[in-house]
Amino acid sequence: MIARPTIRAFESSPDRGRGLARDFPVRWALEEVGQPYDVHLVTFKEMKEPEHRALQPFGQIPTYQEDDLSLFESAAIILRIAETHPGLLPTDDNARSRAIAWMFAAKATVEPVIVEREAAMLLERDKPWFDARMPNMEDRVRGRLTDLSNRLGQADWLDGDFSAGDLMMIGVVRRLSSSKILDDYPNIKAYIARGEARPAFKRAFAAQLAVFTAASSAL
Ligand code: GTB
Repeated sequence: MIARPTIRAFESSPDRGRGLARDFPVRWALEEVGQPYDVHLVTFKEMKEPEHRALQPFGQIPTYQEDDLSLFESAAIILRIAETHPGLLPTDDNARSRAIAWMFAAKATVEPVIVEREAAMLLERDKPWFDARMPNMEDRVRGRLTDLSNRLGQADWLDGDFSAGDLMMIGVVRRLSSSKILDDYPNIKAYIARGEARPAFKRAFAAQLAVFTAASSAL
């Protein structure tokens, strides 16, 4: 156990409590390893002020503070949590490196195509190029999902036991849960469901939902 960390998260998340903002996988990792933590909520305005930018240069959430260590980037934070507690990375050196490779794959290979499609749907729907661009973006998402699905096969997790690699990959692919794309990838749907059934996921989900509910009822 390390000094009780503090994370920063949205005071009122635009995801409306669906656990899609990037503080969520950090909360999930903390719950998986049984590390209690505090949450400092920030408004959009506060996120752009110098005090917050000193912790997160890009004016975003999440941040992580533990004693005199201050971190940003959700993947770096999850790696820190996984490296300082048992449970999220294998003890075998090679298996540990492979789990870290899956963390990178989630963020660098799978997440970008999903975020690109989401951003277009959110910001470009009324643009003249939207209808022409969308099939390409969908194809890129499907390409990654097909490869992920082929690798996962009928296994429970990507490489042996559940690891920080699975936590991050599930955190990324569940962003597609509200679209029909996942219907074509039943093993990925089942993989997400296995992640969401974990008690630590449920605790993290309830915690972020409580923040959103409190912010909504204060309006
Ligand atoms: N690479 C960074 C990390 O992984 O930590 C990215 C952090 C990031 O994108 N943070 C977002 C943020 O602070 C919140 S999570 N944005 C404010 C800004 O950039 O000004 C992204 C997010 C937002 C909303 C939804 N949603 O509504 O569903 C989902 C995800």
